[in-house]
Amino acid sequence: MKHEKLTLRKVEVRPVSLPLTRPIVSKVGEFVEWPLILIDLYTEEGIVGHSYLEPYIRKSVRYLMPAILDLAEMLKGQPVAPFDIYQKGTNSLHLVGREGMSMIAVAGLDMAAWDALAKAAGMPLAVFLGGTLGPVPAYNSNGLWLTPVETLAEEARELVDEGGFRGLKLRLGRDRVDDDIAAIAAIREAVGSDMKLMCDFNQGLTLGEALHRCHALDDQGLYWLEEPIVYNNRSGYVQLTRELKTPVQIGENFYGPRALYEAVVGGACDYVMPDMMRIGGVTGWLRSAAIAGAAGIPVSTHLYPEVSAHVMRVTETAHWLEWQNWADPLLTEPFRLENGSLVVPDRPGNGIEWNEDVIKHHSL
Ligand code: SMN
Ligand code: MG
Repeated sequence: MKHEKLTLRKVEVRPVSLPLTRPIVSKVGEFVEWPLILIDLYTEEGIVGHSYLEPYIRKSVRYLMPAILDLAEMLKGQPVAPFDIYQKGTNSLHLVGREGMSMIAVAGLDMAAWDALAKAAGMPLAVFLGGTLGPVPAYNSNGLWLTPVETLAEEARELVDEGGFRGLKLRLGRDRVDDDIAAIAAIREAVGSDMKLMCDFNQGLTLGEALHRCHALDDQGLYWLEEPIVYNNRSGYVQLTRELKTPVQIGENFYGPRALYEAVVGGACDYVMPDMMRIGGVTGWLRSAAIAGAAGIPVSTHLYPEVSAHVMRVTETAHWLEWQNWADPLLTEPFRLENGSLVVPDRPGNGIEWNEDVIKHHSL
């Protein structure tokens, strides 16, 4: 091996924001732009690890960047060892507590550290982790927001054609249940009954509303019902999971593996879909995937398709990758789709390399 050991030299963070082709209209908010924090982890040996974080809104960028840099300062001169970085980061008083922004900062550095290590070994991350290259089944999550029902059929057809997809995510939780049912019918009519329809409420309902709404939709053949209620209402999720025939999906708001563990052992869901930024990067993912695998719970991803694709290749109960290509313009080589699957590229690291011209144009 070329480098037995890498040492952290410095970390740089750059804020950018890209316009969204299809603006987000959801119960968590309406967004026309997508801010990202680009992270470059420099090593004494010359290898640079890349990652990005997606904090949803511009203002969060201002709070997160100093947290990442403070943590990096503490780790300067130390080995690029993600498990140690994760441990030191989550234990550090440089960050307050272990969830929220603290975990997000750790996750950003963790993903960049794993990229640097895999690059040093000359292997794609999936291979460095002990897996193989190959396709990862994906569904298209780029659209079907809470937009007028009349627009959904055409959009659904476009979304399928973006990559030969066999699954689409739509957002539910309109004021009237009949409008949710009309949205489902319009999409089914457009893309056929074999298409899997993943449905996301983005925590928009109270438990009472969710009981009513999800029971009303339980015979619609939906593939999963995602986050009907606020993410941390554990007992509410236990009740919904027990009562509904349609699988209940949660996980994008798990902060660290313990949150996944508690949801899984508590029976608060049928499926899980951790988010790289909140679960604690690759390290948090590996620990979580082991728990879900042992419990026999299918694991899907949330955002971050590039790094997520690598870890899905070593996830025992890998289920679906959420495909959103919102970071594509920033990459020199966006990941390819083939028959509805994302293809893990055969190049060292996580496959993220920056297109500096685009970054310059969209820097915040
Ligand atoms: C989501 C992701 C990003 C922005 C808004 C909503 C959603 C999902 O929760 O699961 O894709
Ligand atoms: Mg969601």
